[in-house]
Amino acid sequence: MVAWGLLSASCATGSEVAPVRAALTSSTIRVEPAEVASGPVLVKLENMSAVVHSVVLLRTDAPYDKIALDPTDPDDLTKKGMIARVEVPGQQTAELKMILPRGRYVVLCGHVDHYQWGMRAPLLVR
Ligand SMILES: [Cu+2]
Repeated sequence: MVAWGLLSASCATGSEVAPVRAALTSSTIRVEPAEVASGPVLVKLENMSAVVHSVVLLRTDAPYDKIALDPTDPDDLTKKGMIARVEVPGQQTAELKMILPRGRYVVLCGHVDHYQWGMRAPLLVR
C-alpha cells in the first residue's frame, strides 16, 4: 500500500514540462533549448532591453534567417505560418503556452528591421 502512494507521487511531478527560455536584447533573440519534444510547450520570453518587441512563432520549413517579411501586407505573417504573437514591452516578461506538433519553427520579432538585425532563432519540435 505504501508503494502505491510513492508511485503516484512520482507520476505527478513527471508531468511538468521544462520551459523554453527566449532572451531578448534590443537586436537579438536567444532561444534555449533549441529543440523540444512535441506536446505542451511553454516559452518564457524575457525582454532585457528597453525596446518593445513583437515576438512571433512561425511554423515553417524556411531557413530561420531567410524569411522575407512584407511590412506592407498585414496578413503576411499569417500566410507564412504564424502560430502565436505576443507584444513584450521593455524590461517585461511574457509566456506562450501551446500544444506544438512536430515540425520546424522560427521565433522572431515581427518588426521587420528587428528581424533583419538578427532577432530570429530556430526551434525544432521533435
Ligand atoms: Cu523587436
